[in-house]
Order: sequence, then C-alpha cells, then structure tokens
Amino acid sequence: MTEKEENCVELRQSVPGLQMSFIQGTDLFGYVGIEAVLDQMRSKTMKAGFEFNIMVVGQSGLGKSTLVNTLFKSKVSRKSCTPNYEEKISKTVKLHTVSHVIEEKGVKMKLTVIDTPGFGDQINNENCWEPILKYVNEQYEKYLREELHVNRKRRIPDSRVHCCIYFLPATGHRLRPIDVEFLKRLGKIVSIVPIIAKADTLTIEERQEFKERIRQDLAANGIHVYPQKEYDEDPEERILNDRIRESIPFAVVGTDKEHQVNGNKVLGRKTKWGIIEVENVAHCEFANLRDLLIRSHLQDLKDVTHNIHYETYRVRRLNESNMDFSELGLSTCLLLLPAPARRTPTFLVQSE
Ligand SMILES: Nc1nc2c(ncn2[C@@H]2O[C@H](COP(=O)(O)OP(=O)(O)OP(=O)(O)O)[C@@H](O)[C@H]2O)c(=O)[nH]1
Ligand SMILES: [Mg+2]
Repeated sequence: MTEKEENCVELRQSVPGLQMSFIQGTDLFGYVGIEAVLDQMRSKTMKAGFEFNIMVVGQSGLGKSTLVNTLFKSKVSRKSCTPNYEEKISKTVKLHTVSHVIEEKGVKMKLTVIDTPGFGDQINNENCWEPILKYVNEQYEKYLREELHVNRKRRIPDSRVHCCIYFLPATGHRLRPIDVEFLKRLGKIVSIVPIIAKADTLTIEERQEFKERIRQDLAANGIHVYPQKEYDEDPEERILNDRIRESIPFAVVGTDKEHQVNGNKVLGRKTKWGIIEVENVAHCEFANLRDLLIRSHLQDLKDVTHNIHYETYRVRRLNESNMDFSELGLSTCLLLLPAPARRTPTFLVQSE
C-alpha cells in the first residue's frame, strides 16, 4: 500500500463523515496547490517589506545603544545618526528616534529605534514616564486617524511601538520603585521585555537570585510583561512561551567589538580574565533575547501590538466623545455609537 493510500485508510477510520470527499478529491483531481499561497505571501512581503519599531528605556550608561547595535549587528543606534524625530518634551526625558532599512536575503525591514535618554537620571524622577506614555499613545492616535480617514492609504505607515526593552541595572537587589511605577503603567499599553543590563557584573548565583526576585516583584505588582499568558494561542505556543516566561528577565551583555576565539570571529567583551562571548549561551542570555525579538516572536509582537494594545486604544478612543471626526470627512453620528452596535447595525434596527 502506498503512503497516500495508508493515509486515506487512516482518515476514513478516524473521520467517517469527511472521508469520501477527501478521498474523491485526491483521487480524481490530485494536487490542488493551496500551499502555494505561502510563496505568494512570501513574495508580497519581500516586495513590500515591513516595519518594526523598538523602544529602549533605561538609565544613562546601561548599554542601550550598545545592545541595539549588538542585536542588529550594525551601527543602528550610533550617536552620530541624524534623528528623524527628537522631542524634548520634559526637562528630563528626551525622545529620539532613528530609522534604518535593514535588508537580509531580499527581506527589507524598516527598523525604528526609539531611544529615551535621560529616563530615571534625576534625583526626583516623579512622572518621568509621562513623555514615554504620551509618545506610545500618540502613535496609536496617528494610526487610528489614518485608518478612519475616508481616503485612507492602502498601507498605513506604522510607527506604533511593537516592543519596549526595559533595562534593569544589575544591582542584584529587587525592582526599584521607579521600575515598578513605570512598568505598571507601560505594561498596559505596550509589550515590555525587561532585561538585566551589563549582566557580566553579576556572578552566576547572583544572576539567578536576581532574576527570581524580579519575577516575584513583577507578579506581586501585577506587572504584565511579554509574552503574556492570556494571549497564548494554542498549547504548543503555551509550552514555548512558558519556557520564555521562566527565564525572564534575560541577563544580557552587549558589545560592538569582534574578537578572535579559536580562529572564529565572535562578538565579545575582552576582560583581563578572558572574552565574554555575547552570543554564547553559556556566557549570557543575549541569544535568548535576540531569538525572542527577531527570530521567533517578531511577527507576534506586531500582532499583539495591533490586536491587543492598539485595539484597546481604538475602542476607548471611539467611545470618547471628544474626537473630531469632521476633519477626517466622516459623519460623527455613526462612529459615536457604542462599538458593538457599530459592528451590527441591523441588530439596532430590529430592537427598535
Ligand atoms: N560591562 C559592560 N559594559 C557595557 C555593556 N554594554 C555596554 N557597556 C558599556 O557601557 C557604556 C555605556 O554604553 P551605552 O550603550 O552608550 O549606554 P546607553 O544606555 O546608550 O547610554 P546613554 O545613551 O547615555 O543613555 C559603554 O562604555 C559601553 O561599552 C555590557 O553589557 N557590559
Ligand atoms: Mg545611548
């Protein structure tokens, strides 16, 4: 019996209702070619490229710029870059964004890095998170306005923050009050990935204990970090994400220097005692962070931003009465109806 025939028998036994149409389908017409849609999607994505916006938050000197450069193996966050957005909203925190197009094997990614120099650097850091929350919400607002416009663009430019990497200093203690205050607020509107910066300053035991204490503090303060359990889509994803949740926050080391180790070029930090290899999982958890952000969860970060965080903003905004829709060329009466009624206008008519 061929493999195909074996599969048919198996299917006939397990799904009696479905067996005939399936068997007829394969026998009479053979291969249909539905899977080719994957190639079509791939070629469309390659042509169009995609946007990925990443925010880095943490005190001065914690290695934010170095880590972004380590992640994308380029001088993405170089100080000499001309920023495409710079706003000194408050006396303390500035926001500084730089965009780059990175191309790899024909896939183009427009990467925007939002840096937040000055965060938490003052003696009095009261409300220092305000400009950051404002920036995140402004990007949702921009997207919403584009989406609501009568003559909207075919592809809405996406400046929404897909991920915020939060740098914790390697103190070995616990979360500080500023971390708790900031993460509590930001976790409600954006996906946060907390990391322990400059982890080479901790011993293995200190690192493990610090990670454990941070996880306890995050849970005790009801702080949501990425990936959130509630948004796991299936058991397979849950198993993978549980493993990530168990090792968060990643203890990372950054560098923009290469060194020779056993004849190979590696990214590393040279110390008197040897080379800390940034991408070596035995030395630090940089590779886990890179894999999460780029190799395994990049699309999910974009999906969570759109389907959860932006959606929450959109629903709240459309239920508010101070939105000026006239400038978008829209009738206010339709949009100001409560969200469920807007989706099912027939129901409204029937109940009247
Ligand atoms: N030991 C150690 N030093 C690091 C690490 N990452 C960066 N550094 C060093 O820390 C210093 C500050 O790094 P930056 O990347 O400029 O820090 P930053 O957070 O961008 O600082 P601001 O731009 O001032 O907010 C540099 O001398 C880096 O070489 C690390 O993982 N371990
Ligand atoms: Mg910097």
